[in-house]
Amino acid sequence: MSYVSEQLEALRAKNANQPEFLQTATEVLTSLEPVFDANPEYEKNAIIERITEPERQVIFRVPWVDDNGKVQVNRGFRVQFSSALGPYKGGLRFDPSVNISVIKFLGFEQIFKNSLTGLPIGGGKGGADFNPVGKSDMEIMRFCQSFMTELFRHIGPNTDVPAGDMGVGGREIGYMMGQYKRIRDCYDGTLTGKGTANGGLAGRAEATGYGIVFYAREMLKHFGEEIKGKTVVVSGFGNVTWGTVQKLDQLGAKVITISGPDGYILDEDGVTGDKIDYLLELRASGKNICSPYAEKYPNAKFFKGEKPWGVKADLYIPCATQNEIRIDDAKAMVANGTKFLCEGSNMPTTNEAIEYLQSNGVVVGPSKAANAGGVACSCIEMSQNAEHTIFTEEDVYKKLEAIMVNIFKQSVAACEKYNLGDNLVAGANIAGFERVAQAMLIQGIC
Ligand code: 2IT
Repeated sequence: MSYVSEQLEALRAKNANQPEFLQTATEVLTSLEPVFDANPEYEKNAIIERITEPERQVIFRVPWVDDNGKVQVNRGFRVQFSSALGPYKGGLRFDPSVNISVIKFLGFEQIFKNSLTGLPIGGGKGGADFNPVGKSDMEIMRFCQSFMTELFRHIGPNTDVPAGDMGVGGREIGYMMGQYKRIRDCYDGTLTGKGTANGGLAGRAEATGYGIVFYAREMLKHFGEEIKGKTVVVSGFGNVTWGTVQKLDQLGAKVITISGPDGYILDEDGVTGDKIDYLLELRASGKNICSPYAEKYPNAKFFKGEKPWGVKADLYIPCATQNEIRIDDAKAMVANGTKFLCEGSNMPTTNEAIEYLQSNGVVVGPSKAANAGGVACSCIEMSQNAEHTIFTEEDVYKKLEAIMVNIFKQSVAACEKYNLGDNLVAGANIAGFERVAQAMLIQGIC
C-alpha cells in the first residue's frame, strides 16, 4: 500500500464523522502521490501525519442575549492548522452549517492556498454555527463581542490573524476588532478585512473576486483563448461574487447568472453597470437577491430554488459555497460543451464532479489557487498595519495581479515537473504543498 493510501485509511478511521475534511484530504493527498514517490524523505519525516493534524483546535461557548432578552448560545471554533510558513491566517465563517469538519476542511485548504501566494502566512480557519440572517445590527454586535471575548486569547499579529468568510464582512470584523482592542489595549492589526477607516486595506473587499478573474484570464490565455467576449455563469451573491462580476464586466466578459438562497437569475443582457450596484444594495439589505432583481429588470428570468449549472456558458465560476457542483451539474456542463470551470468558492466541486469534468476535457482551475487573492491581500493588509502606513488601491491591485499570475505559473510548472498535463488541480496542490513541506523539514519534528 502506498504512503498516501495508508495515511488516507488512517485519516478515515480517525475522522469518520468529518466528511468535508476527508473530502479535501483525499483530493489533496491523492494528487500528491508523485511527490511522495519522488521524495522519500517526506514519508520518513511523517509529513502527511503531521500536516493533516491541526497544531491546535479551540472550540468554545459563545453566549449572547437577543433583542427579546433571551439568552442564546452558539459554538465557536478556531482551528490553527499549520504555522510552518507564518502566523495562522484564514477567515471566520458564521453560518448554521459550521461544524468542526467544515472548519477543518477550510483550514486544511488554507495551508496550501496561503503557500501558493508566496507570502509568509500559515493556515487556519474559524467561525461559529451562528446564523446572521435576520439578526439586528445590535444582535450581530453582541454576538461578535462575545465571540471575541474568548477568541482574543488565541490570536495576535504574529500568532494568528483571522479575517472574514461567509457571514463575516467589514461590519463583523469591525465589531470584533473593537472588542479585541478593548480587551488587549492594543491596535495591532490582528484582524484583516477591516474597513479602510479602521486600518483596512483599500480594495480588500474586491480582492478575492478580482483575483479569481485574473486567474481565469491566465488559464484561458494558457489555452489560447481570451476572457473578453466570453459568456460566464456565476453563482452566489456575496463579496466574492460581486468582485468577480465587476472584474469580468471590466474585462469585457458577459455574466449571465447570479444566485442566492432563493434560486438563480438568468439575465441574457448581462449583469453589468448599475445592475452590479443594485446587487450590492440587495446584499446589504440582508434579504433575498434574485426575485427583487428579476422584478427590477424584467428581461431577467428568475428560477426559484434552482442552481445555474444547466445554463450554457463558456466559463463557469461558482462563488457560493462548498459542494455546490455535483456530478449531475458536471454532466450538464459537459453536455453544454464548456471547456472551463474556475472555482471561486472554497471546494465548490465534489471530487467525483472534478474527475468527470477533467476526464471530459474541461479544464478546472482550483479554488486554492483561484481565490488566493483574498488572503494575499489580507497579508498585504498585515504589512500595511505593521508598517503603520496606508497603501493605495493602485498599489494593491498591482501586487494582487502579479501574485495571481505567479500562482498560475507555479501551478503550470508543477504540472510540467510531474507530467500532469492540464491537471491544474494537482499542479496547485503540489506547488502549494512543496513550499510547506520544505519549511517543515527545515524546522525539525514539530
Ligand atoms: O477562504 C479564504 O481564503 C478567506 N476567507 C480569506 C482568508 C483571509 O485571511 O483573508
